[in-house]
Amino acid sequence: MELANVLYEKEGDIAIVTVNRPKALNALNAETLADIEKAMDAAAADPEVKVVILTGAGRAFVAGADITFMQNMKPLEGRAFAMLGQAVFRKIETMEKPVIAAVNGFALGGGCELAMACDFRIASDAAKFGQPEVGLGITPGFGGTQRLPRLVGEGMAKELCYTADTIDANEALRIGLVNHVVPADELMTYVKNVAKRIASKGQLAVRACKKAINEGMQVDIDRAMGIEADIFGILFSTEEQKEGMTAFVEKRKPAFTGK
Ligand code: CO8
Repeated sequence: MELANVLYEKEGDIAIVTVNRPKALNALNAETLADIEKAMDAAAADPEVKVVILTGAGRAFVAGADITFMQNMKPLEGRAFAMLGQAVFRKIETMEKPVIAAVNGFALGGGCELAMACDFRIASDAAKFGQPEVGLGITPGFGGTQRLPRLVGEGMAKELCYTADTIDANEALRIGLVNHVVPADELMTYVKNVAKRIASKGQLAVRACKKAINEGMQVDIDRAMGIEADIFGILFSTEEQKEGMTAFVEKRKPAFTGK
C-alpha cells in the first residue's frame, strides 16, 4: 500500500495508523485524508485485525485541516473539502472494528474532529484540544459542530467553538472528551493494552456493541431498545455465543473464532 503521509503497521491483531506529516504538525490536506481512508480500508479488510489505534507522529496528533491548503478555496471547494473529511471520518465512526484515538499531542480543529470520530479517546498528558476555527473566520467543518455537543454537551461545545480556546488533557478528561490521561511516554503501551483487552473478547459481539451504540444514539429510546434487542438476538446464531457461554459453564477461558 502506497501512503505518503500515513504509516500503517500491524502488531498481531492490532493495526496502528499514524498520521505522519510532522513538519506540518500532521495537518490534513486532501492527500492525507485519502491516506487515512486507505489505511482504514486496509484495517477493515484484514481478517487478522481486530482493533485499530489511530495516532500522530511527533508532537501533534493532528493540528487541524491544512490552513495553507484551504487559504484560497472558493465556497464550493470548501464545501467539497468539508464533505471529503466528513466522509472519511464517518467511515472511521461506522466501520465495524473499534478505532481508538491515542492522542499524543495537538488535536486542534480537524484533529479534534478526527479524534471524536474514533470510538473513544485516550490522551497523553501533553495533548491539547480545541476547535480554533472561528479564529480563522470559519466553523468546524469535519463534524465538530455535531460530534462535540454529543460528547460534551451543548453548552461546553458552544463555549469551545465560540472562544476557540485550547484545553489541556485534564480539562478534556473533566468534560468527557477523553476517557483517560496517561503520561506521554506510556501512552502507546496503555492504549495497546486496552486494544488487547478488546481483542481478547468475542469480536462479533464487540462489533455488535459498536453498531448498537452508534445506531441507538441516533434515534429515540424505544427504537433504540428495539435495535439492541435485534442485535442481541442475532448473536445467538454465532459460534462465539455458544463458545463464550459454554466456556463460562465449563470454567475455562473461551476460544473465540470470530464466527
Ligand atoms: N495547517 C497547516 N500548517 C500547519 C498547521 C495547520 N493546521 N498547524 C501547524 N502547521 C505548520 C506551521 O505552519 C509550521 O510550519 P512551518 O514550520 O513551515 O512554519 C509547523 O506546522 C509547526 O507549527 P508552529 O511553528 O506553528 O508550531 P508551534 O508549536 O509554534 O504552534 C500550534 C503549534 C499551536 C498547533 C500552531 O501550529 C497552530 O496554531 N496551528 C494551527 C491550529 C489550527 O488553527 N487548526 C485548525 C485548522 S482549521 C480546521 O481544522 C478546520 C477543519 C474543518 C475543515 C473543513 C473544510 C473546509
